[in-house]
Amino acid sequence: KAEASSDSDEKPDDDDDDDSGLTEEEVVLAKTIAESPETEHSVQKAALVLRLREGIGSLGRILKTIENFKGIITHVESRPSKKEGLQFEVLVKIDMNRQSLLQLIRNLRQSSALDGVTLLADNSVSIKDPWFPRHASDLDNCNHLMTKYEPDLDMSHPGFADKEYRARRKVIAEIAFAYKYGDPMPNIPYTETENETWSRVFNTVLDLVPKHACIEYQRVFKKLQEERIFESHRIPQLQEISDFLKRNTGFTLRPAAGLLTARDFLSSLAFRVFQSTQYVRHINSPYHTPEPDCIHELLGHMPLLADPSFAQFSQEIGLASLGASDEEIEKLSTIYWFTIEFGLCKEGPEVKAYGAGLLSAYGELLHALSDKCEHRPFDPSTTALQKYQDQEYQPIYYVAESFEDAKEKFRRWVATMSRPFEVRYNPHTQRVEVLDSV
Ligand code: HBI
Ligand code: FE
Repeated sequence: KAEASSDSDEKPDDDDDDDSGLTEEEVVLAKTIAESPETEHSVQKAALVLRLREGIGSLGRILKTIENFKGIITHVESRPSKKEGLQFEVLVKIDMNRQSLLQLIRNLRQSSALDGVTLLADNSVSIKDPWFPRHASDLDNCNHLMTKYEPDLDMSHPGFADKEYRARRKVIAEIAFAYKYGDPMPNIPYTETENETWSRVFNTVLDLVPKHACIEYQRVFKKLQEERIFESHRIPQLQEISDFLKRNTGFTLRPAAGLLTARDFLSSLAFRVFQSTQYVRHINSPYHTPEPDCIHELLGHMPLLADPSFAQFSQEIGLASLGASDEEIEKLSTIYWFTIEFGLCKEGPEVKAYGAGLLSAYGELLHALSDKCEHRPFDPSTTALQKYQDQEYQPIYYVAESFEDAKEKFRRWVATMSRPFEVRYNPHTQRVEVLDSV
């Protein structure tokens, strides 16, 4: 049985205000996209006013983000701002498809370099009907990258000074961008160096797993070894892993070019699809990577996605994200962070790790299970509000009673979200069905 439906019935708080986090113009945009699928990919002219909080230097990154969303910049104009604390206002004219535009705006709103983004458009109608993927093939449009941690842009990235590494990353990223739903998973012939990097991490994981990983992880890990998918001397290909997951829980993979926006990343989970990077961290820093790489995804995430209970929990986080407001996406990301990435769970009297960020990184795993940090019981309503950072070890970890218990608590919390509709995944059609509840 591979079906997920949130079985909550009524929702108490339904004042029909604009809780979607969109301005009126964006609502219009979302509406035209929703109503006419053929406009979804058609190019439109848009103008954005960006309010830069930092100097004009941050504009480069922002323009790069626009290009990552496949926007063609036709005009840029800047002026010093009169408002205190804001340094510049920048008018950017862009040609891009409507759907990417909406996602771009959402992405820009998450940027700490910006104090705000305004879309200049004409008339306005108030209706909320945000675009989100309805079918697994719509994930072809959910591959927007965050510009954080790219080796080309980030001077502290271990690969920043290595031209050859950056070129390799580019090749692998292009392959991911070219991927379309239904294609076979691209095969990457990994180099000796890349396999060596994998091998080092794999061997540390082998040491730690028996003592510190939860039983579900250990079980699947063993199976992956028996099927010769997990071997110390070579990086497994996405296709083998995807086939393995499919046999076990119906999860499949898609190649991702890098760190995706939370919205895009979470939405794929709704379809039991995990967007996995395919490049390998730099050999000079085998035990730490500032961004997800395939070693993290494969060693950290894959085993548990083959566990039925965990797979269900993951999918439900994804389903909750569809059509959620930006604030809710932030909360869901936080829950994702403290469970799927850094979660701990009880096993009898002991505490074990199940988070992928712990199981693929030996230093933090030992830290998380030491007395140098705090353990709190997992509770979605408080966990969702916990601040976190990805630069240092976490000071706080959340402990789940079990995956089933985490899922039950999560379901109850999702029922308090503001979304005016329910979603249900139909595994036969790979389609998300939307049930209006108002
Ligand atoms: N993108 N490729 C990729 N892999 C991840 O693990 C990932 C991501 N984007 C966001 C993300 N994880 C999470 O940290 C949450 O924000 C959902
Ligand atoms: Fe991860």
